Amino acid sequence: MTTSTTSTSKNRGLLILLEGLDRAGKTTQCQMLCNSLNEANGPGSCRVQKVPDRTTQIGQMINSYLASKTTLPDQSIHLLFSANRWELRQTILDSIYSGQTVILDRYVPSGVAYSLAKGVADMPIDWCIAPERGLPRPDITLFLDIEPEHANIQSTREDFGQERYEVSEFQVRVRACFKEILGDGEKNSGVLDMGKVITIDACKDIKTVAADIWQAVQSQDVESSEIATIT
Ligand code: NYM
Ligand code: MG
Repeated sequence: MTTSTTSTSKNRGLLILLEGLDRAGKTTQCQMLCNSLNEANGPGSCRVQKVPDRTTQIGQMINSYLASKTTLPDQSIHLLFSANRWELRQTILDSIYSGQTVILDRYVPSGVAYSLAKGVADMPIDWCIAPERGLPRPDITLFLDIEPEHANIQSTREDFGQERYEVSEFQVRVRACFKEILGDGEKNSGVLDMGKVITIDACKDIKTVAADIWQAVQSQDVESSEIATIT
């Protein structure tokens, strides 16, 4: 392990994103990566930010919607998810510029993919991306790819299926949308410019996936002292 992964030569932290379907193992892997980085670079040098952040007022509206306690037009919930990211923007930037690495558990690609998968006629991809423009762009995006059927078999989560979107047929469409917007591993090959995107085979066992993620993060070179923005 080297110490090069939590701060650049310009002394800022990294913004690392883990994306994927429900039950791809994102939350576990975010925690494992964070623990490894904190071990390598010192306690507190890294933190995980869950997106959506359900603790804010907007986050609570999102939570009620996901729990089917409220109904909202597809456009409204889409914009609430985006507004929730805008609420987080300043604290993310503050962390990064103070030298702390932030690992995001979901972010803009989830926002676009889940809305796009609904197939709403007046919500084309440009419309879905528009409110995200100007948000900080991760230095590296790791897409934890899993077959939705595999997620069913592997999962030990008994709470799956309780929330909106947690339905296999919908997850199949979300996966196709993720691939359309992120591309298939090549830089900028997707519709959404997320910078460097690496697909990780998340069907492997937890430790192997963690090792693959660690290797991908190690090979990440930050080119700029300024964090990029989503365009
Ligand atoms: N989700 C998540 C969206 O539909 N749009 C978004 O912008 C984000 C960040 O909410 N099924 C969906 C994906 C999940 C759900 O995420 C909540 P999680 O990681 O299960 O708390
Ligand atoms: Mg979920």
